[in-house]
Parts: sequence; C-alpha cells; structure tokens
Amino acid sequence: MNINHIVIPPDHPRAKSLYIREMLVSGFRRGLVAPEGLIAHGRGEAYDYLLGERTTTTAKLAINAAAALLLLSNRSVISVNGNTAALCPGAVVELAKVTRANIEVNIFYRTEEREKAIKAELELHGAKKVLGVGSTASARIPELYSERRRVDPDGIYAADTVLVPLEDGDRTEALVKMNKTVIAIDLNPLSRTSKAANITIVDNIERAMPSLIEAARKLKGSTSLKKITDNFDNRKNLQDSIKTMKGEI
Ligand code: PTJ
Repeated sequence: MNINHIVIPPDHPRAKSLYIREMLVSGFRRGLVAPEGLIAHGRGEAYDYLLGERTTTTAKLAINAAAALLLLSNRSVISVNGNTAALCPGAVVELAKVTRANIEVNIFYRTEEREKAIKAELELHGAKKVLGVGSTASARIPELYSERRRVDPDGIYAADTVLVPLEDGDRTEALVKMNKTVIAIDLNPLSRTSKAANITIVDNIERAMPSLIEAARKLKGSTSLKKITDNFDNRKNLQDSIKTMKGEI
C-alpha cells in the first residue's frame, strides 16, 4: 500500500498503529470496508492500546489452540468481512492453504458491490475459490436476522469450524447453536462474540493472522492437536486478557 511517509514518518512512536489505520482508510476508499468498519476499528484500537499493542502470552495460547483446531477440522471456513479484507487478505489466503480451509465472504452491511470487491481482493492475493458471493450464498443460518445469515451451502453452512475475525455477536451465537466450533479474533475480551466463541484470540487481526499461520505450520502433523484443544479454556483465557489490560499480569 502507498503510505504517505510525510504524513506518517517511519520513526513516529505510533507509526505502526497509524499505518494500520491507513490500510483501513485505503480499504474504505477501494470499496472493501463499510463506513461502520472504520468506527469498529477505532473501538479495536482502544483495546489494543490497553494490551500494549503486542501479542500477549495469553493470545499466543489461544493462537496455538486455534491452529490445532483448524488442523483437526474436516471442513473449516475462514469468514471474511470488509475490515479483514483490508488488513490481511494475503494472510487469509495463506492460512486457508496451510490448514486446507475454505474462504467465504460474509458481511454484515451487505452490498453486492462490496462482496465482489472483497472477492476480487482475495483473488488478487492468490485465492482460487471464494465462497458466499451473490446467489451462491443460498443457505440460511437459522435464528439470525442480519444479512450475515446468508451463507454458502458448501461453505459456512456445512462447516465444522468457522474462523470469524471482527464479528458481531449474533452470528457467533447462532453458529454455536448449529454445533459448529467457532474461533474468534476480537480485541474486545468483553464482547458477546468473545464469550460465545470456543476459542477467542484477543489480539489485533493484523498480528494474529501471521502468528496463526506460523503456529499451523509448526503443528502440522503433530500428534498432540487434540490435547492442545482439550486443554484450552476460553473463559480463563478471556479473564487473563482482561487482567493483562488492567495491568494485573
Ligand atoms: O464488513 P462488514 O459489513 O461485515 O462490517 C464489519 C464490522 C466490523 C463493521 C462489523 O462486523 C461490526 O459492526 O462489528 P462490531 O460489532 O463493531 O465488532 C467488531 C469487533 O472487532 C469489536 O469488538 C472490535 O473491538 C474488534 N476489532 C476492531 N478492529 C480489530 C478488532 N479485533 C481484532 N483486530 C482488529 N484490527
């Protein structure tokens, strides 16, 4: 991405955070991000500030468990919204390759133009197949009334595990009711999504996705995958994230 180094000098103490902002703004201008996505990012930034803008030991545990779960799954899907497409399209494609997951576009503020723009961005980064766009999203998640309910019958609808970055809580709850295992990436450890998911990675998606790819590469072929997921306690992990933000650990 073309970042204006006159506006954001590389030695600015908050350069990284400001670059990530620019990626969102660029994504908005290119039709990937909903205007509401910029507001959602601001909320995320506030939590990231409290975390110290780093991947904590607590988040690393969740990342490891998420990687193990993705490798154990038979039909996993990475759900992609506007913010995810703007921040880490290449990492989505790479993680899908490493864990043999499908990629599906699923957006809250649904428009056909944005669905297509997100699909094109993923394809530009090497995705061969992108589900959930247009009429292919013909299945419905029961008891969900937002536009997120429309899913691909061969994708999220049939999935055993769904990775949902930057989510609104309703769909996570609905997916769990459908007996799917849900992995969330959410900087807010207090959100309904974080609480409803089976594994929540409290980290910035921009840092979490490359770590998830690395963990999946390391764990591929390991005989301890089930043990890693069985030993993971999401409630405790969320409480530890809150303690980190409060400076208690
Ligand atoms: O592209 P769409 O139409 O699907 O819309 C996407 C947004 C994000 C606008 C939509 O899903 C939404 O309204 O989400 P919420 O309910 O605002 O929740 C977003 C959550 O993601 C909040 O808990 C934020 O703290 C968190 N968040 C924001 N930025 C990041 C993040 N978590 C991880 N990494 C981030 N960079």
